[in-house]
Amino acid sequence: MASLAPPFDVSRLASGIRAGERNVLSRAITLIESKRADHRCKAAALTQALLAETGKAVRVGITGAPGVGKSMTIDALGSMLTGEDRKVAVLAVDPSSRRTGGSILADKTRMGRLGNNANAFIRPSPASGTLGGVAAKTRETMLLCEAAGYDIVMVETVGVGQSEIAVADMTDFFLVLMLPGAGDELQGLKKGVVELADMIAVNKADGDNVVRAKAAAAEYRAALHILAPRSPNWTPPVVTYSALTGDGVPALWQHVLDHREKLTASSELAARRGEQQVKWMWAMLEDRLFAPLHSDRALKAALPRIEAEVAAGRLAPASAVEQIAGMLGK
Ligand SMILES: Nc1nc2c(ncn2[C@@H]2O[C@H](COP(=O)(O)OP(=O)(O)O)[C@@H](O)[C@H]2O)c(=O)[nH]1
Ligand SMILES: [Mg+2]
Repeated sequence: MASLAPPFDVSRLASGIRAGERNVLSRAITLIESKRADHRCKAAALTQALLAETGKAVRVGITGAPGVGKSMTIDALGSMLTGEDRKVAVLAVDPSSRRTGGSILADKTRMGRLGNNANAFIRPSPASGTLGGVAAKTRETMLLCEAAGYDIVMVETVGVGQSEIAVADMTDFFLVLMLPGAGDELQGLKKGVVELADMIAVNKADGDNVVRAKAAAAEYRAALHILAPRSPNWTPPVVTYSALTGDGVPALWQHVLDHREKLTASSELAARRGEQQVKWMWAMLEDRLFAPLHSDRALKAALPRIEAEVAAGRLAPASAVEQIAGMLGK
């Protein structure tokens, strides 16, 4: 669309976002996602300009094995919340995604109700890149959504792997979804992911599955019992619900609100967000400092030789670092 094409005017973008204009929000996210150096400067100026208007949303991360019902759950929760006059933004972290690929389109169809809702804003994951890069863009997008007046931001993990931790690191509440009929293994999820859970919710507790869902929930309750809790102020509940019928969806959300109340009262929420901000700063700085390793042609050409010499014992690691650092400094 020609009218939405660059150049980007930071102050106009900022005022459009403050006014809640969706097309401006979309355009600003395009700026955020751009890899161009001049765009990166403008994007930083934009998030800085909007900083005072950010931070107000309830940030919820949602993870679980493919097919567990993340998208359908977001549709059910989002429809309920927009029905209460809340504004809901839905973002995703998927380092493997391609804009034209299937996962996002399939997701949109699972969010049929929310997709057509004027109070909902759904943005697919930034196109593929490093997990750190994709997560950073999603974080900045979240800030823009908050400035645009979205009260609730839900971030879905689409890819499997490290994206769960990245999403837990950018949200206030980390929701881990499970299927009925568990078995003793935690359905392929890494123990580290379950340790981050603020709640485990067993989906598809409908029809013949209700009993199996309850049994799975009991197992997860026992499993959680032996893990060290993430927070001194919160014991992660284990619930069953159905995104399909809506049974248990209001109760599920009530836990999110209870968690918020407890962590706000104890100042843990502010502390958690503060730590996340600092972590984010270091992650971005690391990306920035390492960028020449990928973009500097001379350096890129020299690295395999340096590595081979280190491996063969002809070059001391310390000398190699001196060489690389010298090239980086240029
Ligand atoms: N019976 C039942 N099926 C569900 C429920 N939630 C999702 N599904 C189905 O499970 C499949 C995967 O759902 P989806 O939301 O795309 O999962 P995602 O990959 O985790 O995002 C779809 O075919 C849904 O229709 C539920 O509560 N009950
Ligand atoms: Mg999905």
